[in-house]
Amino acid sequence: MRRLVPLAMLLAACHGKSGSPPVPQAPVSSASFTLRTSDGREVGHGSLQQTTAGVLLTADLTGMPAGTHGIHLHAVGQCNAPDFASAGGHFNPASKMHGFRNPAGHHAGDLTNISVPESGALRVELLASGVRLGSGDGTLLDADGSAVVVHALADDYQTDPAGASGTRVACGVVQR
Ligand SMILES: [Cu+2]
Repeated sequence: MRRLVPLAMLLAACHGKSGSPPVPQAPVSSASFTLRTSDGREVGHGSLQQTTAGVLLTADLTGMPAGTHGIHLHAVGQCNAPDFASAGGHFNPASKMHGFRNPAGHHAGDLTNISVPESGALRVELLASGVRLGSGDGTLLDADGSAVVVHALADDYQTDPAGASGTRVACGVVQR
């Protein structure tokens, strides 16, 4: 019977009126981005959509260098040419290390590689299960924004901080 006392208190707390006002802002459910190379050439555009499983990234790429490339969500919404260092490191609110194969990983902004054919054109659909749009903790739309960055080389899914994926060849600021 002793256990019932704290349980009763808990139930009473749950049924108490919160009195908190309704959230004034509708949740953001989608965003977009345009990918540009260091010389300003547009090489793709895409969208981010909130789903029940995370954020779905969809993009149409054109004129991209053929081959396998790492692609990630980076922590800052700034794409200053030519090196796009302004986009910061990978989006990583949980302070993990990089890579799906890293025992201490992975970054929330890590994504699987894309393989661009000789034509340079590719439809991309990737799921970022550890991020979200909207407000509050862990959102891509935080104070300093975020960016989609494509690297020159494949991500090895292990090497910190960016999977040995080389220079940043294209960048797009995530825009609501
Ligand atoms: Cu990256």
